[in-house]
Amino acid sequence: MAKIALLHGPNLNLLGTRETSIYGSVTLAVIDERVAAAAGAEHEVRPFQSNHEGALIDAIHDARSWADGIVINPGAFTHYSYALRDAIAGVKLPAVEVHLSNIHAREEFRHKSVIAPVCVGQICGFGWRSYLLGLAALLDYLQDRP
Ligand code: CA2
Repeated sequence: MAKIALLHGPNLNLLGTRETSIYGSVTLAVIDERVAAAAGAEHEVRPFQSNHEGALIDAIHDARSWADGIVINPGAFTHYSYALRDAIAGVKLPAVEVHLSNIHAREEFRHKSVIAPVCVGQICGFGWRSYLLGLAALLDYLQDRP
């Protein structure tokens, strides 16, 4: 049984309503449901979305007390939030960074992630399925750990 914090950054609450050609038409609530379904009864997934950097940092700190790992889509914070990066590094929980879009195929400023270096790995470009791939990768990683 693994406990996973599923964290979503700024503007992801708007998913499915606008910019559907980039991010798809699936809402965040449906993504949360699909991740929970993929985790099954064996694992626990606790989703949290915030548009505020500090709230996400608090959620990462809080995860230290209950979670085995983190799946996070940091949204635009991916590209510049050293505070979020320090929080992930600080709690020492394995984290997987996920993105709906392929950030490396988009504008130059999205190519750089300041979060990826403190994560186990990064998955991007598979739409809402990036979250399922991220969960599977994290669960496998946790299982393989001594
Ligand atoms: O591709 C991703 O998952 C991103 O993390 C999404 C972020 C973007 O800043 C990153 O570069 C890549 C933006 C999320 C905004 O989501 C919206 C959804 C619907 C309408 C408007 C924004």
